[in-house]
Amino acid sequence: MIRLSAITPSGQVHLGNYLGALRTWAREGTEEDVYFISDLHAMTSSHNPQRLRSMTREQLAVLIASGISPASVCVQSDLIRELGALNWVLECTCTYGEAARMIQFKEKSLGRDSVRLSLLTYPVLMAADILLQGTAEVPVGEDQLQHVELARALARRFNNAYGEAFLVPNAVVPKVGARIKDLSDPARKMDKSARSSTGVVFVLDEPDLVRRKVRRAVSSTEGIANLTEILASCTGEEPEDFTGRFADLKNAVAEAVVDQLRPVRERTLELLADPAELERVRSAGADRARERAQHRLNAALRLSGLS
Ligand code: AQP
Repeated sequence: MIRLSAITPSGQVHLGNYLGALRTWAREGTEEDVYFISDLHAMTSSHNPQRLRSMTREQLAVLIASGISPASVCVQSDLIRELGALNWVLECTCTYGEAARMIQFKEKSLGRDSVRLSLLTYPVLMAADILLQGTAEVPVGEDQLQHVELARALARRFNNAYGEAFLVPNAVVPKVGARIKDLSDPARKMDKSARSSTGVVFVLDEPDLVRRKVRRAVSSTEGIANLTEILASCTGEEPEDFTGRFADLKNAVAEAVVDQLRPVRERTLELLADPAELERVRSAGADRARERAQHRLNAALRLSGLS
């Protein structure tokens, strides 16, 4: 059974991505699963090509350094030809109304004079990501459920109209995992593209920088709850009672985070210093994903009257 998840290279990987997603992918994922860097989705709003390339490479290294099976990791754009082809077939299966109803599109385009057309159509590309690989389960947060529903609707509609090409995927909402908040503004989640990085701990931050960021964390009730959650998530234990000992709590959190990230950071830096190895892993992952996609893509093209 194939499960598929992604991370968007819109910025550096942070502690929230690691504790909330990457660590679980490493612990629970199998070689069959697909964990990919969604660089095509990162282009749906204004982007810098050089930064996109370097963030994609960095995220690939972090995923592998996190212990996710290299066989299950790939970069979305390495399959751009296959995805582009299926995307067109699926756009011809989707209605404008369905795409325009997506809540994320409404939210992200709200109040903006101009948005990229791809912001409207990227849920169809997401459906192509899912269907091309024969995905059975897509673990998603509530905010992405509507997109998986669209993928299900398109798979069913295509199968009914032209013949069975796709497995209809299921969305699974994982048990509420760690939702890590910004250290300086705990009303917001920790975010790759936060305006200020003072409250965001990046996986590649040096240990002293991590300690400084944790020490500067706000001490509101939400701030303390967030630190306690981070501590519990890093140590896997119920945290001791730090009531009235805010400085001790911060020290414990800082050291737990540094310990948690140290091996990932070190392995990532080694991988980034070895471009040939990183390239080898990347191209093996792409070959594997492409191979798995080919017969499904061929069937979809043939059944819809192409090729
Ligand atoms: N703060 C968080 N706590 C726990 N999990 C988190 N994730 C993201 N932020 C937190 C999980 O990380 C995976 C990859 O995230 P994504 O690339 O899909 O982007 P996102 O959810 O939009 O995360 P960001 O970091 O906030 O990025 P931008 O700035 O691009 O919006 C997902 O499994 C996500 O749940």
